[in-house]
Amino acid sequence: MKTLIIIPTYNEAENLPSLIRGIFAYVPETDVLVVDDHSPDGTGQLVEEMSKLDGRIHCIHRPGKLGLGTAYIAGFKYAIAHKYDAAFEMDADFSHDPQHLPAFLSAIKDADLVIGSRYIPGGGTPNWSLMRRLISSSGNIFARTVLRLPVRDCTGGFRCYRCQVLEAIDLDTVQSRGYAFQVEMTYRVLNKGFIVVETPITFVDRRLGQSKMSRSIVLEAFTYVLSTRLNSLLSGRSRAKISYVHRILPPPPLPQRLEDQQLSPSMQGEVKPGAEQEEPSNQKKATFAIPPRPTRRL
Ligand SMILES: Nc1nc2c(ncn2[C@@H]2O[C@H](COP(=O)(O)OP(=O)(O)OP(=O)(O)O)[C@@H](O)[C@H]2O)c(=O)[nH]1
Ligand SMILES: [Mg+2]
Repeated sequence: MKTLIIIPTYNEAENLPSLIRGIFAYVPETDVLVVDDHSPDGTGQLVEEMSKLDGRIHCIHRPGKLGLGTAYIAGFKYAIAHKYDAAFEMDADFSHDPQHLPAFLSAIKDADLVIGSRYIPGGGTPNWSLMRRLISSSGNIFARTVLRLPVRDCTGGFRCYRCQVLEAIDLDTVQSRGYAFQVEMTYRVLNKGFIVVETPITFVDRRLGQSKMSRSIVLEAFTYVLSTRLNSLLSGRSRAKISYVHRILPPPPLPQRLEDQQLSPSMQGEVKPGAEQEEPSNQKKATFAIPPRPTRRL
């Protein structure tokens, strides 16, 4: 299966090299597409340099911060245009652990969308504060109840879609940008009758860099859920007519955890984020070593 991992980035130069190294250590047969929004910390230039050293790394550069949802839409269109079979959504900040990737690849063989779920047995958010847990889980319960969705984690952004699913959805009409984007995509995929499965993931706080979360993103999700439900009531669409195809997978065996120093340094490079720009004082030199591509794809 030809697979693309889409990573939207805004100021992730500190995280990206080690994340990509981690991805290729666990799933060397995949490609990576970074969708960068002209990050002031030079993430875009960093990816350019990395792509010159490894043909599996690709990049889309956008002129300014245009939001997570549109970054994914751009990535999905790239995946369709380049004839990938499956496309991942993945954050750059290590909240989405590359160790889970093999389980997604195995699950997508019998599914149309695999969602990494924090709210099924084996999943979790171990280092979150009580307050953050409350906000996230109540947001999920709200979306699930109002939209009558079977999915336990409909705001989760660690996912793998079959590209046929993405082709079946009119991507140009997807409106949401933040957490609502994940809810909207889940709703659309289920309503088209595709098979959605959840696999447990452990979601940890970002390692480095700053959050781009804002109050408006939460408000957008709230408004999307209410307006979608209202529209479905007004259009007379009843739950009885919909039979969603959804499964929850048991915790899979995880591959052995590889620490940074265990990743094989078959390919070395040293890149300075934002080399051609005036560098902010907190910029660090990023080094990376990327495991090799296997001789043949899955
Ligand atoms: N291209 C692009 N990427 C973005 C944008 N906003 C956020 N991102 C990226 O989307 C991913 C998720 O953003 P985060 O800031 O981690 O959001 P979050 O996970 O809800 O918040 P934290 O818990 O604080 O990490 C990261 O890889 C960001 O760099 C954007 O406007 N454009
Ligand atoms: Mg994050």
